[in-house]
Amino acid sequence: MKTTIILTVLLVFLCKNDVYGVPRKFAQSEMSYSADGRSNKTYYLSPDKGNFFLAFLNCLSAGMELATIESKEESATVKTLLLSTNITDGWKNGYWLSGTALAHNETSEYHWFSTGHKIIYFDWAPHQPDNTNGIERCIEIGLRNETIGWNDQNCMLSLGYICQTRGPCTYSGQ
Ligand SMILES: [Ca+2]
Repeated sequence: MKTTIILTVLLVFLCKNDVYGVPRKFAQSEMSYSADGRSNKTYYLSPDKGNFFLAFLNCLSAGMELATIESKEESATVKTLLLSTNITDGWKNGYWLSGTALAHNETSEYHWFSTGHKIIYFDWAPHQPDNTNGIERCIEIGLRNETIGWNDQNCMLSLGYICQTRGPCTYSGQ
């Protein structure tokens, strides 16, 4: 009995102190955000930058996931969020989404890395995707020539990123 109590207390202590990993420490309150009522998602702009993989890890570590945009309505929500932050023109000022063609390099078939779903809704900017130099395999969203849209970008480039939370009853559209 005594041993059981000690073990229980120890487990509670361990779980509360995240000894199994070090979570990314950013408070959601320091991130601009916008809720999409239809899909029950909330999008958060990160306060820092990183390559596609760091963005993926940081969102996951913070209890969220790197963003997906699966409809025209979600795209409008994210665009409103970006415009509220006075986003600067230029692809190097963009934000990572979780879309990538890395798994299907030959066919350039895009999937959302956060969900595994094949992408069926796209919101490419004019003249994109262009896979410049054959190394642009990840999707960013950014402002270019006064239009917000998607661009295929070098996954190793350091960009801002957008995390999302999902409601408990999310319909993915698949
Ligand atoms: Ca491109």
